[in-house]
Amino acid sequence: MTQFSKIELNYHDSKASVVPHGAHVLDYHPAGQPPVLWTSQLALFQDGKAIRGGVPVIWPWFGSHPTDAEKSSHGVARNMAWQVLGVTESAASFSLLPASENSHPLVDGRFECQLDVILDEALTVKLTTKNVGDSPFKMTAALHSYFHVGDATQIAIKGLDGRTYIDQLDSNQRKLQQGPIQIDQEVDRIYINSTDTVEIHDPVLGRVIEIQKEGSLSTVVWNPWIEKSKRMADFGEQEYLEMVCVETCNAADDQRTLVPAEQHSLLTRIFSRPND
Ligand code: TA6
Repeated sequence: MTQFSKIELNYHDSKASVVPHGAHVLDYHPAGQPPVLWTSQLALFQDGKAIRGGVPVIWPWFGSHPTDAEKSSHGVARNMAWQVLGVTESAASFSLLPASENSHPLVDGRFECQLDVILDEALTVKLTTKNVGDSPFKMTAALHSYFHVGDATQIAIKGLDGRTYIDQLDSNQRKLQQGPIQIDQEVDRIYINSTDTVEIHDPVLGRVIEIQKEGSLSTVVWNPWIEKSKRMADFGEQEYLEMVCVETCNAADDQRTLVPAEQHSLLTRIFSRPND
């Protein structure tokens, strides 16, 4: 098995697949539904590179590195080959490091980092970090899910009404969400103090994608729209219309500090149902 060998998961007539590279969930296809996750036609499958789509594992920093701008955006985990811990018909588990190791040159501290993928009536992705060092371990993280939609300009993203968000496109101003989120321009927002389940209402595909979460107080909503799409080599110019990211995070104010021996799990549970 190589780091890009697909591990296929099955549960009744639902399917999903994940690769050891980045412990990256590539797709999720519930029974009788169009694919729920989206991957770019231009996605790269190269050692050391992130795959554009599916569920990238962002760890142990979200966005730019907190102190070293030279370090790559969104951490190290999504670019690395993970170890396969176990695979069953409907689940797979991965470890970022071999059992004999607990450190990485770009990460401060000693840690264990595991990703579990479980397929049943939904798709659950759980990222667990354990501090195995003797000093506090600080991290931000995200399960950076890319969702497939029929037309991004026609969806309504519900569940965050009344929440405060950090607008990453307007000097990180803190603003109040009023009503459903609609996509008619680039959107890049970190919603804070939210344990909410988010729903993507998609009239074109006639369904609602529900994103539940545990261990997270922040949710990112992102669509690159036209100009940012053109600046990404692994993103087709028109692909912004068929996707939206709703990311289950520990980001911004939701940074986590683990004391020695403490562990934390960030979990997203994705479920798709026909339109209400
Ligand atoms: O989660 C939203 C975001 O931080 C956006 O600002 C955009 O940069 C996106 O992640 C993708 O980042 P990437 O490093 O994968 O190109």
